[in-house]
Amino acid sequence: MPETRKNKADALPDAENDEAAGDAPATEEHHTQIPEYERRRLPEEDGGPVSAALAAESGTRHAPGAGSRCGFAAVIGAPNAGKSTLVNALVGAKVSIVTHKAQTTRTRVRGIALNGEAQIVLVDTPGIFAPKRRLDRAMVETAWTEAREADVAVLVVDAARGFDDTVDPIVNEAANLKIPLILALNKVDKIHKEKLLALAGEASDRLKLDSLFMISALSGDGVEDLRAFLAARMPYGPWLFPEDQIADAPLRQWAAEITREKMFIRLHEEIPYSSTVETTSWKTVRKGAVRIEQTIFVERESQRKIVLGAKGQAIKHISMEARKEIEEAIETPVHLFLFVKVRENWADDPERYREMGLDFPKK
Ligand SMILES: Nc1nc2c(ncn2[C@@H]2O[C@H](COP(=O)(O)OP(=O)(O)OP(=O)(O)O)[C@@H](O)[C@H]2O)c(=O)[nH]1
Ligand SMILES: [Mg+2]
Repeated sequence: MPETRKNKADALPDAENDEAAGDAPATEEHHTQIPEYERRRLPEEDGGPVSAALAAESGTRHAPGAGSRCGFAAVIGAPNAGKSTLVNALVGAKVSIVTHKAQTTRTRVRGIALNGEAQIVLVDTPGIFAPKRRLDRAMVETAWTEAREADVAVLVVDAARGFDDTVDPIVNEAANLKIPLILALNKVDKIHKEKLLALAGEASDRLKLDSLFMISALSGDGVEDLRAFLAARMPYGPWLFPEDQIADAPLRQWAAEITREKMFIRLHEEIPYSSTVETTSWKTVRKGAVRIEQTIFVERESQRKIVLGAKGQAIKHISMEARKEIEEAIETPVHLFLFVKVRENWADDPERYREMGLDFPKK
């Protein structure tokens, strides 16, 4: 499990030249200190794990009996295949961010689904593609490492794209995995049945599959069957996580991902790929509200300007969208402050990889 990060705000350089945007309170509040007496009685200041807060969305969950099962199912595939959508559908809550753009997921994201006596730890992974940058290599390496270490692997293929040259190399490499391989032909809502059946035939010829599912992660079609199948594939053993836990990342990391999702959706071209988001502070303030500070790192001043937008419109929009979603999930009023910093080499800085939960590739 990734460590719960403690308050890192003090470790950050001065925010003097950096813009702050919060859609609720005035930015001066950034400098307001929480009185010491109030600090002491604060509970955990990092938001804690993503647990009961989001679990409320995820329907009925049952405690295990004597025949309990627990294991890891790695969800792998090309970028944009629908892996994160599928993990969220299997868990029954949004544990991993989703956008229409490729390479949204950057690190492994674990979501926990229950099915009868089985606890299935779903490991969402970054899409696999031919890496160019250091960050790409870290992402792709993470995906394969998670697949090798899991009990089963679910290969998600966008059925509308079929086995094109983005999927081919993954199929070839997946054949070397020493664990049961399940193929999920996803986005069946987008293609005709005949094409789907032809694809299923091709897949069975090319891969030694444990099973094949035709699903729509978006509509939920076939997802329950897949969950039940995965449950039966989990080894016998005690559950690794409490019953109400649906993810293993700290809430502050999840909240940074939500902001990154809003950036991916709002900003175009290279900006989403040239930026990263970190939560630097998470504090309970007056009347139980939560004050969250996040830093968006970009590589160039010109990018910082785009993230801010004319009259700060872009960052205001991102901040508002993220705040709304975080608020809804944790059912607590949120004051969100975003700071945009230029760090030319953030994608070569080991500290950023640590924050993302990625291993730092040597080159
Ligand atoms: N029509 C349709 N769209 C889907 C389905 N599943 C996912 N999508 C869409 O496909 C896009 C990519 O979904 P993601 O879940 O982010 O894909 P991913 O595989 O996690 O992508 P990366 O994290 O970039 O590797 C989003 O716009 C989803 O809404 C589906 O079953 N049907
Ligand atoms: Mg994803």
